[in-house]
Amino acid sequence: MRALIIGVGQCGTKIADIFALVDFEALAVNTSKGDLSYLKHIPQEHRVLVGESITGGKGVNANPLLGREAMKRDLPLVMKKIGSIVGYDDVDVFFLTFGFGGGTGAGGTPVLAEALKEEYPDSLVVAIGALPLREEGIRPTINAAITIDKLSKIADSIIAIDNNKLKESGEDITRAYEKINYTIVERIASLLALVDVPGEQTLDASDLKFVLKAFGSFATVGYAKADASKIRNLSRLIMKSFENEGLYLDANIESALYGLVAIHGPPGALKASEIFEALDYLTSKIKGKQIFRGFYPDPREREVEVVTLLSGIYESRSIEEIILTAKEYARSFMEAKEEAENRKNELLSGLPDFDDLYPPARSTEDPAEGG
Ligand SMILES: Nc1nc2c(ncn2[C@@H]2O[C@H](COP(=O)(O)OP(=O)(O)OP(=O)(O)O)[C@@H](O)[C@H]2O)c(=O)[nH]1
Ligand SMILES: [Mg+2]
Repeated sequence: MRALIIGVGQCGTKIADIFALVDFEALAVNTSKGDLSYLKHIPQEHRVLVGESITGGKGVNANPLLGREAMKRDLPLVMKKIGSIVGYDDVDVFFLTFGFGGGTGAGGTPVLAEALKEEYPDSLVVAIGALPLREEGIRPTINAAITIDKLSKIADSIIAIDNNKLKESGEDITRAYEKINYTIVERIASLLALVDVPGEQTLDASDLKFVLKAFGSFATVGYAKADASKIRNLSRLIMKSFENEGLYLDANIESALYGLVAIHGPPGALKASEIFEALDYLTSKIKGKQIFRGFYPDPREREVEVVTLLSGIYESRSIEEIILTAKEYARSFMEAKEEAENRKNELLSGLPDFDDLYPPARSTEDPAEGG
């Protein structure tokens, strides 16, 4: 299973940088030279500055039109760099990480996603994007809504992380961002690490690709961990991995089409009856009724770890709130604009032209007349 992580914009490159820390192949793309230079783990030659001719390397200040233009102009550069990293081996999944609310990530990611789909038709393109905080105001919400719409027509799945969920922890925002970024990487990395591990009841790349190839719908990754000696019923721990607070997205999991559950821990703790109890319950609960599972008994392990991926999700309160707010704003903005336009036209109508009020000017171009 080969995954290539591509971060776009500041949020996206920060997340990609953590993936690089845990040894994933990662690329950083940004319009801001400064933000690219702050990365710690992605090698210099895997950092690409785009749109320098329009932004001077200073970012696009949350303007997704500029972000899109920047990516379009330097797309050949970005694709060439990706080609050099990919080489002759196939990539199973391109994970694109970004913030939905800014300009570079929101504007540029759909452009890149489309180019990847065209160039690598057998690889999946999965977007991993952070949804803006309500407090950030209307612009990030609009950027997010329009980008969701675009990506839903291009990407195979959209793993959305709701930043609003973090605030509930009461930490300051920088710490909270850092925490969520690490959490995202931890979950995706645990999942990818378990795919392709040899064994009988394990998951392989084709299972993961099947689950993620979900028509541009939403996906979310849950997680639960506990000391094996303290687990009274494993079924409860598995269910916990699906609970809302674990997923950073307000979603109706019953609307999911597919699920994938990976359970890793000491052999004695992985009781089949308890695992199947949870998986049966889950299968009956989700709409698509398809759950893939992998068991990873590991004698060296003392903890039981459960990673769950749910995909094909079409109902999410986090997403709905953003779309409805953006639509409502766009409607009232257009109304206000039309009203202002009408008022302006009304006010200005009935004005004469200069010719009605001034005597015709003598032409200065005809020297004969002046003479
Ligand atoms: N989870 C998470 N979200 C972040 C982080 N940094 C920014 N965001 C969110 O991402 C959005 C801003 O995106 P950025 O990545 O800063 O913007 P950008 O893509 O670099 O675009 P410009 O700065 O406009 O050029 C906001 O809605 C933030 O809430 C981060 O480290 N983690
Ligand atoms: Mg930026």
